[in-house]
Amino acid sequence: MTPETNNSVSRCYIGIGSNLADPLQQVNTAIVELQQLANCQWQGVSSLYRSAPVGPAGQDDYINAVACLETRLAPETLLDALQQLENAHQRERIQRWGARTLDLDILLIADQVIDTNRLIVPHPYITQRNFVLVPLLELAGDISIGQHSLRHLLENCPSGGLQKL
Ligand code: A4P
Ligand code: MG
Repeated sequence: MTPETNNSVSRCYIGIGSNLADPLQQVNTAIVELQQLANCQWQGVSSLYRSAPVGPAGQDDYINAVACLETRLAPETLLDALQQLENAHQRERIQRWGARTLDLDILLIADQVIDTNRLIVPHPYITQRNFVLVPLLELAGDISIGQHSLRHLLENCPSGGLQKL
């Protein structure tokens, strides 16, 4: 064990998104790379979805999916590992919510609540995005976020613009 790893494992859900430079291939490559993350055990991935962009106008549609891992990594070490993968996909941070080759968001880590300068968990927009909640429901139909079941959150989330591939 090091300061970057824990003795216990935590189940975490990672949101995967891309709308630049062959998004389908970016997402499929990211899925393979996530399976190889050190100190993590791959649990599975949802279907892939095409989704209408949320954010600045003029972007292409996104490809989205959610993956599940069991991890021994400390939360910010997991974030480091995910940001390394984003960088390996030539991710450029030009505009908030702007087009990107690869976005890897930590959606949930077990039932932990984290609020630091670098990391907010559960992800702050999780409840407003059907392109996150719908794939998450495939993997974890019976979980709750805060006080609410996933199914309840989905009923109250803006719908539309989502196509299962
Ligand atoms: N950060 C804080 N909490 C987290 C977390 N839980 N997971 C910090 C990952 N990162 C987290 O992120 C900015 C900073 O957020 C990071 O340095 C990290 O320390 P970023 O990826 O550089 O920038 P961003 O993604 O533009 O900002 P943000 O606010 O994370 O945006 P989102 O929520 O990731 O939204 N439309 C569709 N259809 N599909 C999408 O996937 N994605 C976005 C990005 C916008 N519109 C979309 C989609
Ligand atoms: Mg992000």
